[in-house]
Amino acid sequence: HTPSKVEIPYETEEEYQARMQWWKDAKYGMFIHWGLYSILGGEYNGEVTPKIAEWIQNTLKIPASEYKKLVDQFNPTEFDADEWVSVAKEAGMKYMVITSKHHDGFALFNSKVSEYDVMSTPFKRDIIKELKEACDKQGIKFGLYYSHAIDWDSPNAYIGEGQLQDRMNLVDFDPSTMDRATYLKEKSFPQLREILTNYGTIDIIWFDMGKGLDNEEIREFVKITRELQPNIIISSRIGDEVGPTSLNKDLYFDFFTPSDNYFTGDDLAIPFEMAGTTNGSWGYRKDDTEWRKPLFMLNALIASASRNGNYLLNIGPMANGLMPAEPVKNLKIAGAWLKENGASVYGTTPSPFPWNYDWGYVTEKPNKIFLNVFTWPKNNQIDLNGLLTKVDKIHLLGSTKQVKFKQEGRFLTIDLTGVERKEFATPLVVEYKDTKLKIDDGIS
Ligand code: H79
Repeated sequence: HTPSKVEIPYETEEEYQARMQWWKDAKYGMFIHWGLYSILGGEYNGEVTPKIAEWIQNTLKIPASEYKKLVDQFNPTEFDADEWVSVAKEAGMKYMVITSKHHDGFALFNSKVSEYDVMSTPFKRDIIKELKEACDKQGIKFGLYYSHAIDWDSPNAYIGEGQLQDRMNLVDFDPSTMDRATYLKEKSFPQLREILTNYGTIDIIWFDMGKGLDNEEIREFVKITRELQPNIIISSRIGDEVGPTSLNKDLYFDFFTPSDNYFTGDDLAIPFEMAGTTNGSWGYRKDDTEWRKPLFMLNALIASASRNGNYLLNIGPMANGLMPAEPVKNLKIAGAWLKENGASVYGTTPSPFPWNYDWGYVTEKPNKIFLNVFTWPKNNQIDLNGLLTKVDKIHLLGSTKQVKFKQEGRFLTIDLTGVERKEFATPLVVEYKDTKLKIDDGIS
């Protein structure tokens, strides 16, 4: 392949694995979309956007000069960083990723590079700084989303094929003068340096929508990122949304992000993260009443964990600084389940078994697997085929009471008659002496 002018620090497979360990153990994070669009809540001048609320400027073709006036209205007097972080904690989440700048171009942090930032609002408080401090205090890892390629406030920024007309409606400019390199040089690279310099350790950088950037530009983002935060974890959307087939030795990202709200069942060489919404939008929508239930959250989380994936679940706080009540309630209900049963999720790895049994999902730790039963089998029985490991005992997580089973040759039959069912999911622990479970490769 073509040699690159931008040198990225080299690391071994072991170094990569060590850097990723906390993230792989964590499984569950809180995504936060918050910005000027939160003031509109999906509605502008009486018109309701049919699409995701943080895209309202683009979808309703609000001129940048009009949209920018929202700066004068951004005053979330109820905002309390400790409170948000404690919601994440109570939900059982181990990390947080917040929009430091979304596609609209507005920075939630104190930026010297652009005046289009939180310090120009009546609020004048650095939200990123306050959240980082609260996360440190409460032991939650801290990541930043940064829209590095799209910026509706910068006439030079890339906007993607087919969106040129939208851009022309949004800002006054001549497309022939558009120059992405200038945007990158004047805003994106320097703001990236700001967020990776001014807040101590940043654990994750969540680049989004890097489609269209060329390889040298992507490598420049990686170079800046790795130089300033050597242990940071980088999302795959730094470039094209590359799937497993385009993975190569020259990895510039650390985990793969499938399409928004999509889980991936593919076999991946690197871990993935399912980024999803609690409703129909990332940014707050005042008309949205369809909130995901605790069962959905736990199902997505454990399905992901059983397939080498994390779950980054979004909440869109309101303009006053409070999170909408219903998703918070649902997150906490799921969190109560995790408090009791989290051993079957955190720190686990995928097992060699198929991930999509009709009763639920398998996760693994040394000397044991967890069978997370979401759908109780009608015949009260679970069959696992292909075991080459002798099972010692099976019990409910958190209980020493034995569950009956039979192991004959490679067939394990578990009898669930009379076994107590938990709300949402019942984790069974299958214990054995081998460190890693051995199975017949031929199983289906
Ligand atoms: O930050 C959230 C989204 O705003 C962002 N990624 C997540 C994490 C995102 N950026 N781009 N996209 C998602 C995909 C873009 C989809 C589009 Fe459309 C289809 C853009 C225009 C048509 C849907 C409809 C979004 C706006 C209108």
